[in-house]
Amino acid sequence: PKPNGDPSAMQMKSYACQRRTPLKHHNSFLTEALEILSQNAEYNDNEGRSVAFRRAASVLKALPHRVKTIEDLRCLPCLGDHSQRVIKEILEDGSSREVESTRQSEQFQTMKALTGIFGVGVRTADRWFREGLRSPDDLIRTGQQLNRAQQAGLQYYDDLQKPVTKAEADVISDIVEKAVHAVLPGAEIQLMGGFRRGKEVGHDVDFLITHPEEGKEEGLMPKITNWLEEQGLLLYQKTTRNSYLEKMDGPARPPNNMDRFERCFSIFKLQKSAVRCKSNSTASVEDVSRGGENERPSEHHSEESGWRAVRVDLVVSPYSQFAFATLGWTGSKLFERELRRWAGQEKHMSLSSHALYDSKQNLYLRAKTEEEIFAYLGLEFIPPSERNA
Ligand code: DGT
Ligand code: MG
Repeated sequence: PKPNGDPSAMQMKSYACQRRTPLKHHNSFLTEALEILSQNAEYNDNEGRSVAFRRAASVLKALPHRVKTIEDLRCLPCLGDHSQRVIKEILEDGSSREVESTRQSEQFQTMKALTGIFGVGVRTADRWFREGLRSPDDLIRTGQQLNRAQQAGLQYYDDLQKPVTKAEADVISDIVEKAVHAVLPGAEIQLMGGFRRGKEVGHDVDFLITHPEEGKEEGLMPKITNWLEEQGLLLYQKTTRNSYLEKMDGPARPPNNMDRFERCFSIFKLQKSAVRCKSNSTASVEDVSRGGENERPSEHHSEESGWRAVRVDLVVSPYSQFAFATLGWTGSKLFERELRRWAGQEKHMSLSSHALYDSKQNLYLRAKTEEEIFAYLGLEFIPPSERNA
């Protein structure tokens, strides 16, 4: 029974993974505000608060209409007092004082600028802020000690601030495919992250790579990066084990082949001519890898050169884990988080990008497709384009 007695009222489910969230929705004037507060809470190391605002925003993204009055919020889950106050103020006054003063604050702007540097997390940015640094230029000016990732982050700062377009992602897909097939024929490559959810731009391009013959994918990442490096296509790369798993995934012991699950954080050198060619017909990788030997060691300005820097993440997964990896790397981040929360709290299961563990039956549940995983979890299948929670 609906609390307002209106049988036609849509019932909003409380976990984001139970809902369809399209990319374009009707309430960005509210969700952008709530996401500022979420972001700010993250900058202040308050994860609980950050997630609360993000969940509130996400509920509004799933609404089939624009919120016009505070009554429209009745019966909606995940809207705490604070979020409701902010929404009410925006509905009545057009903006929220708290949101606007946060947006303008020196701390928020500095944290945004500094965490916007590839390789810089909240902790480091906060330390620099407290030391009086305010911008990427301040880091250079004061000669801060930087690791290799951060150096690359500064060097390509302007490029990496610019959104990556779908056309650029498609050209990079062709390059990655060519690289992977050169070193391992038969391997499969899938575009992940925001682009798989239908976004037209992104902050990076994410790929998942596997091979139908289990074990063939072992040792694949260094071969791919060597090939790319030989072609002069990489400006930066670092391959790591996936530490995300250990941090985020509760009690399930990952399968013992988890240490084969590698991730490469990289920065690609993308020829602009290749993107233009691609929009006309198809670019060959020869077009793509040529040129640009004379970049300067300091900051790169892509207006003056024929190429730009693009962040690319590569992940290699064993075939047996591919469905879990696919689900885990499609996002959105909140959708992923809610899937894991649903699994744990509602199903006594533990979901990761590697496996699904059933604590009641004490066993790992095998899956070949995302659909099977949703079914194990007792959830209606949500296609990638509606996981924009
Ligand atoms: P973007 O790139 O800003 O347009 O948006 P997304 O959604 O592509 O976000 P991104 O690239 O940070 O991450 C892609 C998805 O992969 C994200 O939705 C959740 C997942 N993901 C990110 N980092 C990790 C990780 O370290 N481990 C696992 N298992 N998944 C991750
Ligand atoms: Mg991405």
